[in-house]
Amino acid sequence: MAILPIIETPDPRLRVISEPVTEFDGALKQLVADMYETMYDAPGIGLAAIQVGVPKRILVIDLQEPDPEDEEGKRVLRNPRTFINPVFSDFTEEHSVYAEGCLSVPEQFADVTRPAELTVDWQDEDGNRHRERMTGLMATCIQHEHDHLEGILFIDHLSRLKREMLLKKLTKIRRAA
Ligand code: GNR
Ligand code: NI
Repeated sequence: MAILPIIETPDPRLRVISEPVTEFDGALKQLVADMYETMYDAPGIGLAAIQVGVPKRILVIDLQEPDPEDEEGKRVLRNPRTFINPVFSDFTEEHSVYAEGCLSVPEQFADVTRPAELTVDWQDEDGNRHRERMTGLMATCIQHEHDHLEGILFIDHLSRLKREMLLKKLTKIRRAA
């Protein structure tokens, strides 16, 4: 297991379109395990492989809030969900708005509008196929993660003015650090 470095904007690797996974082998399981370790350490509720520099269609998500009982703020209750080669369909007309953040755009948040519900087909790390209707925060998060597979960041969904303000703030906090 290893915590991997997370790539941040404007690294051009975040703009690469990720390739489908074809080999469901030990190396894939190792990468998925490292992605969870990296996501929990950050901490974040989702991570796409490209955020650790691997252009493959792999997402990990855990919407569980950190347990306040745990002094270190690490999650005790965990609900890890792995999505390989995810495909979306049957989006609702209804949209929802959520203040999104991204580990690749550190400490910046902005409202993003996305379809409220969708159906997701995916494979697990053994290559078995699954289908599920996603709603609520899971619907929002999996769409954010899937965008990473297409080289898209949440800031791309904002107006140019909002995006430029947010990137200016990011430059400022980086200069201060
Ligand atoms: O940790 C994360 N929080 C989050 C909040 C709202 C919508 C999406 C997310 S995903 C983000 C982690 C991340 O950057 N995943 O790609
Ligand atoms: Ni992200």
